[in-house]
Amino acid sequence: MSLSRFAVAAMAMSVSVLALGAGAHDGGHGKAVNIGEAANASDASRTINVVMHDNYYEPEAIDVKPGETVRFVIENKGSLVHEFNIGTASMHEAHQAEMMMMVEHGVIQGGKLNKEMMGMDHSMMGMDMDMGKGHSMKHDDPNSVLLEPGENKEIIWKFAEKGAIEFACNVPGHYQAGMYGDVNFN
Ligand SMILES: [Cu+2]
Repeated sequence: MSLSRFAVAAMAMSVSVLALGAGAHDGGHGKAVNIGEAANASDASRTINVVMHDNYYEPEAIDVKPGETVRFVIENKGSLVHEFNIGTASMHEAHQAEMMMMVEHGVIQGGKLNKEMMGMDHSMMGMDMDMGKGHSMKHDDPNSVLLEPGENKEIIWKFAEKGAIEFACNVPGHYQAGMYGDVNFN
């Protein structure tokens, strides 16, 4: 391959990687929604307490202002493992497939998490599936917490502009049972 042909091939590759990245957060359907970003506790204007039950949230919906930074304190009062995840419906759908694999591999076991397994790189576990978009069994995305019964954790989240965003639990079957709620921008 001549040098110039190599350069063209390399450029084509980097372009396709960029295109993949752009579509990653809306599942490839339509326009990407900006869900916001992790922020510092000192930037939070208020705290919202979220309690997770089997299989619903309290409160059932959340009101925020565009651009607001909120400190979420999430507590699992259910008897099962539950997740609090901020994203679009298509992001949740994609994450449900990953959570299904976490169940199939014994990382999520009803009311328990195999934290030893969550700390491992999934490539070391002999898995040949594509966890996709940089996710792994670690479940360490900044927009999500996964809690055992009795656990609590915080997420400090800066919301972007208005967008169709939900908080949801993507443990298999929970979203389908109604464990999600709207983020309303007012
Ligand atoms: Cu759940």
